[in-house]
Amino acid sequence: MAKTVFSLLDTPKTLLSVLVDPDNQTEKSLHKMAEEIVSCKVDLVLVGGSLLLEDHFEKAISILKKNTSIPVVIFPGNNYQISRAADAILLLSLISGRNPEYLIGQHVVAAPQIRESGLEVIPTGYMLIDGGRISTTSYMTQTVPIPHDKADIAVATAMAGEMLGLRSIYMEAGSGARNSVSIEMLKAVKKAVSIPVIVGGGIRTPEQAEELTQAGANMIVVGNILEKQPELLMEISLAVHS
Ligand code: 1GP
Repeated sequence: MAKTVFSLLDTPKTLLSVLVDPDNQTEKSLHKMAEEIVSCKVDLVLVGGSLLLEDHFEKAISILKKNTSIPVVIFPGNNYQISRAADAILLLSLISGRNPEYLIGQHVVAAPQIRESGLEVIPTGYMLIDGGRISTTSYMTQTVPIPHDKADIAVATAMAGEMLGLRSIYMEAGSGARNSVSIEMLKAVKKAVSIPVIVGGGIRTPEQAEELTQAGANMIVVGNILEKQPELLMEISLAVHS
């Protein structure tokens, strides 16, 4: 049997993932992106977005699947981002927020379709952390992020997620964050839970990627870099993998 995506995530080795927002891409740019992803030895691709203005979702997944051999995982912005062409879905429950719609509501609507798709489901506690500006996620979900310097709140939230049976934690500073998740907070969360911890938002230098790797992140996610400074992706990949 092929390895599950979860088993790739659940190892001491840090993975590098890129987040592709289908709305920002054309067919041509997706092909180019697939080349970068392969040449920079990216381990996994996340696909999803907050809006999806155009019907690019299915096409983006199929282009990335055809042109790379790495897992393509759905990072859903809402309950209609489901495709059987992907390998897995991070089923995100926004455990840092108190908006029932993003804790369980959208999941109830999507569950039958997810089951039908046969996708591998990775139940994930999504924790929004203040990244120094109002993030799209915070606005769209109408939730308040965990303050940047409150590691104890992040720890208790991650613990509760693990106790509820979630299988991974995603610490999100928000796309384009001024400050990525702090090393102190990541270390504290890693110490408190034994499930994999994913970190994303505002990571734009190899130094940041290296520090987060050393602090124990199981996966580092970059989005903007791939779109705006793809030349940095190779350095970030080296920082994560070496
Ligand atoms: C994925 O939101 C991130 O978790 C992507 O953030 O675009 O800032 O890399 P950036």
